Amino acid sequence: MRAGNSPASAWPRTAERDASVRVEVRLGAGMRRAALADDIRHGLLTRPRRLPPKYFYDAAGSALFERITRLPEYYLTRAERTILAACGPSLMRAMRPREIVEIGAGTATKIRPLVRAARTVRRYVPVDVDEATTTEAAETLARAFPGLRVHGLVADFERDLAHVPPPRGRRLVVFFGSTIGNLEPPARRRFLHDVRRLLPADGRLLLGLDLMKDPRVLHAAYDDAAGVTAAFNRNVLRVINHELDADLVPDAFRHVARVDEAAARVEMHLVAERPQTVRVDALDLTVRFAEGDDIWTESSYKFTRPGVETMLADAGLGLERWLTDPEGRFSVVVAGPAS
Ligand code: AVJ
Repeated sequence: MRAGNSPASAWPRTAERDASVRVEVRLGAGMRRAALADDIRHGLLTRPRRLPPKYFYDAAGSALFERITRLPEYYLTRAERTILAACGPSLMRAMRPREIVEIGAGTATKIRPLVRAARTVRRYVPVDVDEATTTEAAETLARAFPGLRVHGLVADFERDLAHVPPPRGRRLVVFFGSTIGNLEPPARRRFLHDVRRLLPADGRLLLGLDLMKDPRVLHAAYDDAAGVTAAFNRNVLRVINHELDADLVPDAFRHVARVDEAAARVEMHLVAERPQTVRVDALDLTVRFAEGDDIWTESSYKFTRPGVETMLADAGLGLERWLTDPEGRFSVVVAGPAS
């Protein structure tokens, strides 16, 4: 029977979809807000002032990041896509995963060609902090791939990876976009140990990493001519205003990107353009800024092959494939449990 558009034929398809999609919430709105309140209080009181980059991504911040990925200076997304387009399908056919766990899945667009190429994937487990995005992505994937079970997990990947369901066959964990570069080295080490625990002996990790390169290229990628990255950076102040009833003035802060070659990272900062007093009502907190006072809003670590091998080995993982784009800007690595 052909699928028609009448309500009568739509009904069983809906039931089918309900049976194949499940979204488990481990990070409710209340918990997220409590964690955010703690993080922001600590971040504004500590020196240097620091805000965790995960709070960039409300709806406006996610839209700004989407625009960043299309900027001429921001090569990361295009370079990763080039690698996955060239090597993804053959990797998948060689790996034959039964299930894919995607950390930081977002709208789950990068995974679709890989699921299609593999032909073996029976379950997809997207993990993301945003419930609406995860539910929507889960339903879209289930609709696109009949027979695919989707078990969404709304969770913070730095805290909740133990809630990923046990594997039901050969598992592939994917983490794209060099998001791992936002973790400071100790947090990165903990994270990779948690990922290692998700992998059975035949499991594999597919990890996207931005590589160390000419500091001018790095700087431009984080301080684009159109000012989109500046708007993205300032957006974290709007998030604090909305979530914690604060009165930060985003335009009173200058966007600064800085490359620290020795630390192998690009930093983003917000620098107060003038003295100001800020109220954060939900924290019952008053914060004073002098002109030039700095808030460190993001580190984006850049990697080298030897560094990656060491970091993987530390977590009990071994490097199996090192794939790069033709210009050597970005790498997608395949790793597995070390023998
Ligand atoms: C999403 C973490 C990969 O660090 O390059 C883009 C975020 N920050 N421009 C990155 C970001 C500034 C991005 N990641």
